Amino acid sequence: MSRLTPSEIEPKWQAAWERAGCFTARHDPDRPKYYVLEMFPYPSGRIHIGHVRNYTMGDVIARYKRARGYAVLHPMGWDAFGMPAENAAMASGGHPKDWTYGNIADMRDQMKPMGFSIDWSREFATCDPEYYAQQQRLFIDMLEAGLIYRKAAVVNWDPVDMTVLANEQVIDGKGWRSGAPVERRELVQWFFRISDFSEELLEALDTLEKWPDKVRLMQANWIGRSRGLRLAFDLTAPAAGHERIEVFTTRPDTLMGASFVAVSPDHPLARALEEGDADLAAFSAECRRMGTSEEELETAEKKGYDTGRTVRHPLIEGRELPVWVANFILMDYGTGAIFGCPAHDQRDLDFARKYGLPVIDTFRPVPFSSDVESAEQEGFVSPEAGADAAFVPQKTEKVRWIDHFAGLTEATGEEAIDASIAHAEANGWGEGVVQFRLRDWGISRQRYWGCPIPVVHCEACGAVPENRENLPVRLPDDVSFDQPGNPLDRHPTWRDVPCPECGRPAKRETDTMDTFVDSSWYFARFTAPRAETPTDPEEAAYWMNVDQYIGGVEHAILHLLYSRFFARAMHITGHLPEKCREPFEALFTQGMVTHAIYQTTDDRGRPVYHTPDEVDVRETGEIVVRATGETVEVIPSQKMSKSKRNTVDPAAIVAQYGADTARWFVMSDSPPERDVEWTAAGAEAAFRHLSRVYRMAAENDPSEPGAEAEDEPLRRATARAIADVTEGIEQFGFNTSVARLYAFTNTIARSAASGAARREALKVMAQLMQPMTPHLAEEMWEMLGGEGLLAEQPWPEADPALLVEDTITLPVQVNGKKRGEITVPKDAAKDVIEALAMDEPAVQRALDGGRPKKLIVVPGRIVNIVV
Ligand code: ANZ
Ligand code: ZN
Repeated sequence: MSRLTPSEIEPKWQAAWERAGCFTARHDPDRPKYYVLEMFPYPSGRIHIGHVRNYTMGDVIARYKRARGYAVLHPMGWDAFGMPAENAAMASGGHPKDWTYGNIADMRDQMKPMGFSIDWSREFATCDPEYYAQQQRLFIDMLEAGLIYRKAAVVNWDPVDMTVLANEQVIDGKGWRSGAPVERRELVQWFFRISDFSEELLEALDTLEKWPDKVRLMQANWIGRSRGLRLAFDLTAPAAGHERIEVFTTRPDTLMGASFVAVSPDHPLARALEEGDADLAAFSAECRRMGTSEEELETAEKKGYDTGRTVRHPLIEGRELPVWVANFILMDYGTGAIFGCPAHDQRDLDFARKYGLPVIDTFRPVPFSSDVESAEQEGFVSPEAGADAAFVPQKTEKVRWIDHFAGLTEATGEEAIDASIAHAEANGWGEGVVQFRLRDWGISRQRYWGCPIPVVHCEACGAVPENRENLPVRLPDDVSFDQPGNPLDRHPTWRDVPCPECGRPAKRETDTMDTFVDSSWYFARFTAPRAETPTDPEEAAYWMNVDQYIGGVEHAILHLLYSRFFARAMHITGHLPEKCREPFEALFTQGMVTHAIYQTTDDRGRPVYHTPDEVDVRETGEIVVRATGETVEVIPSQKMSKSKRNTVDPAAIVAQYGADTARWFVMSDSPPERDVEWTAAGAEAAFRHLSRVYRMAAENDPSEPGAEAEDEPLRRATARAIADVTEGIEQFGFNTSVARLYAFTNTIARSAASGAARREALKVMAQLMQPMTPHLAEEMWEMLGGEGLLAEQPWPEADPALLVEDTITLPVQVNGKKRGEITVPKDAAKDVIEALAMDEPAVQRALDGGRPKKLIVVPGRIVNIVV
């Protein structure tokens, strides 16, 4: 056989690995362990080429570490709860469970032919009752540890689908499915106390040295630490039982420019005033119809309602400020109330201009005077003097203060904030505070296809956790999706259970958990997936932490933050050791696989997209629709999407070229953190290369005599290849490893070494290719007479003696300009180097017949000639 036939060799080697149990993770206290994990997939039904790239990266590392002698854990599972299964059930009448498990089976069937070195014995889906039973146990432990509580919270309610919508399911104020205007409703829901960990989650980011900086920054911004001041404004007359309004500000230094106070429509004062003010009630109702997301509040038009009430400025005798209710104040940040300083905040300025409120400068740029008229004469128009833009300098910039209460004249914003807080604390009118943006995590979902919250509501005892021996609280199978709403709510019997505490008739919680809960601890479960407790302490202690986590940057915030919180919660509840507070030692976020889009337009000018299989490339390079011959416009390299029809199906590639080609292609060309463009020509070239390597191994004849003297350079090249490919893998530079392997192939092909020496080089080639193209490598290993399975062989070592270069290249400069290069033996004498330098044609030309005034040899570095 001298043709590479993936359809024969790939299944053969997969079966051999399975028979030998090569990839079963074995807890071995005598060996170091390595846990490599790719973010587990949602079972949509198809694996896409992005999955292939993601899992190939993990597989390269897993295979490499195994060869390096580590006990490797490389598991796979399914993030299997969630809306799409329920939507599919609503659309086609099936059951979410059948849909999900059917998809899992399909995806497993597509994944196995890729030859990933996964320990399939540890596989689970988060919708398996064995998994969610342990999640319910964790919930109860966390509840008892005080990490979970219940409170009323505002949600987006779809009155037609009778369901709560996530913020991203509200589009222009309407439900994404029903199109009905969304209402805001208060529901009592379960919350995880993640905000208690804000400071720690923020500070520990500094210890995550093997995480991308951008991910750490995104997390830091999400946690959002703000230092500021809390102070109160006294109402000039009590209003609906309120005497003062507490506000939170990060700019207490702008207090002298305060011109109004504004509260959220959900602030207790606003709520109280609504009673006697129908217009205010109408205004607030309108505000509540908006979505609850911060983005929406930020982009919506700023609107306010003047309550007619006033407060006293705490520092300026006689200054009274109006109290407004404004749609852009969030109730759950700070105190739900602010003072506005229009001169130094754009949002406040827009608001002040819209409603005719005063604008009062508190500082100007340093070159300008501190009163309006002189500053204007000097050329600075401040907001107070009518400018449209608020004056908002960097906090580190020095500005000129107008009457700062702490006596500052010129100071930076930072200094002024410090001085303001100190002044407030010394004089008792306010208190320095640190505020975090991170909110507690609301996990209640009014859905069927999720992990049931293991709680029973009893009229006498309240919300009571289910008894642990009754876990799991199983999802009932007999549900239907022909009516809107949560089928658990209308199930005839599932809800009705005795109270676990008093035994009287009670009702189960019908909400299920946010699916982010499922993915916040699956990595710990993989260490003991069949344990009767959430984890097995010994297994967790051995396998944790995840040494290398790989996934999409789209999970950089929520999934990783929730997992970091869960690892802490699991430590507190005794399910993970202390060292697991940060469960992911190293994180890598890979780029996407992109593809060109092929577009034509129909007779009404609308775009029509064509799949890569529907087009042909002409000799001229022109790309046409095969069926019609019409020329297509090629939109280069875009994220793959079904609607643009620029996806490629891994199954089709495997059928055409085999898994190794797909794996090789997605590892080549681009650094793994960048996007890589899939092209048919590239796939073809990858296959041709692998076929060539295969032939070289198949045709090797070790008895073939070579020139013995020629063996040495090939041995050196082999040592270099080992060193470089290894470094590429260690540094996450898989593309450079692939490039080195291309070069090494050429070196072997051109070498005049003996058949036996070539065989040794080819065996190393097989070893080095094994992480990327394991089937081909295994086949080569066998053809070349390697012992046992390659998947079980140690990684090759480069002989250090062969890595030492015995020649060096020196630059030659004439009058400080580089004119040439000479390659000399490493230990060449000075006069030899001088002579070689003088012989260089470029040097001769530069000398132009002249004699050098000076010739300086810096050994091992450079030759300098002065004329
Ligand atoms: C007065 C002021 C003057 C402010 C100025 C800013 C600039 P960060 O940095 O995100 O923490 N704020 C406070 N609570 C709010 C709420 N519940 N909803 C909307 N806005 C709120 O933001 C803190 C600043 O955002 C605070 O500082 C407050 O406005 C506003 F020249 O107070 B500032
Ligand atoms: Zn009870």
